[in-house]
Amino acid sequence: MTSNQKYGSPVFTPESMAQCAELLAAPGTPVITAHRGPDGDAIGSALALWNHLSELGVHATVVMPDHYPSFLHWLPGHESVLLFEQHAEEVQTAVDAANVIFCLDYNDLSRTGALAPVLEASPAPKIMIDHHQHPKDFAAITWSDTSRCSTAELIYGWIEARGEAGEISPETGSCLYTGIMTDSGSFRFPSVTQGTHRIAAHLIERGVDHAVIHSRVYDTNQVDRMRLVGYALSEKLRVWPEHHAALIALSQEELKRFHYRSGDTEGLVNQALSIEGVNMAAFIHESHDGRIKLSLRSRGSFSVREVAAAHFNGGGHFNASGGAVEGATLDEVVAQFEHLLPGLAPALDYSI
Ligand SMILES: [Mn+2]
Repeated sequence: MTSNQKYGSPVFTPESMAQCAELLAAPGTPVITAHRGPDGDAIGSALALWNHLSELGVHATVVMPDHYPSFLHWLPGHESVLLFEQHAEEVQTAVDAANVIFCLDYNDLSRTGALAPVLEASPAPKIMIDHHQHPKDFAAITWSDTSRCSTAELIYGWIEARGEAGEISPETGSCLYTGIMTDSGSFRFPSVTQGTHRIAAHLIERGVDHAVIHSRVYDTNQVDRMRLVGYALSEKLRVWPEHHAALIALSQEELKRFHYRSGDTEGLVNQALSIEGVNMAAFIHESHDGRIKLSLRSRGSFSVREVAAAHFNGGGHFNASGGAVEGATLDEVVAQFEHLLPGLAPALDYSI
């Protein structure tokens, strides 16, 4: 570890940093991109890099495939972001003028959706900074560190490797803190390390107001959503203590009653999973297109990826998966889930 790499990642070798500096010195304007459906880490990483480069006198362009939630619109630099879904022509112009294209928080160009063909067609060298498993080989520089809780933590590492961590502004720091906080479940996931906390501490030293950021991101519930969550928990939550499982199922009619908007049921399945003794939880709902969608969560050593793949046309991660069923009713899919439980119960019978 060199003196200027205190909390950052070993992927930022002096050689790759020199290569990056050379690419940035070429004529043109850097373009910063992230995956479609940008989350706090995607937009936080992009705007952290944008703010930091601006402070160095490098004026980059942030391009997102599509919109991101309004609770992230306070982030410094938000007003300068170009959305491909709304401004395709301006995006093409920016990509044509790019000397480099930063690819943040994604490991495969296809993750940028409709923007992917534009990026693929561009001769500008790509620089990937990401923490997802199995990065594809499309970038001139691939900075992938899957041990990191967030891409924002890697952006901090990149700034640190340039020897500029001591100059991080409150604006850049707020974007970094938002990315780290949202992708780490507010510092609770196993991917959080002592290094993550040291970075957070340093960002607070640099003027970041963590309490304000937390409130701006998380205290944004609408009354309809609160009532929907209340209804789901008091009327619709089913628990099978003998099978260590819980379920919430909602029909279109029920969702409409609470003026459902996308995102309103986010986190419901985790609330079911937070019950003591429950090691697997499901949220099943009737989608507006008639499909029955499932979200599955587990804790510990039980994988819900296989459950989703084997029974619900889905897949995902070990402890978080999903699926969708066509041509069945909500009640039928709920019955199918219930039918599986006795068989899964032995595997779910552990305490953590
Ligand atoms: Mn991320």
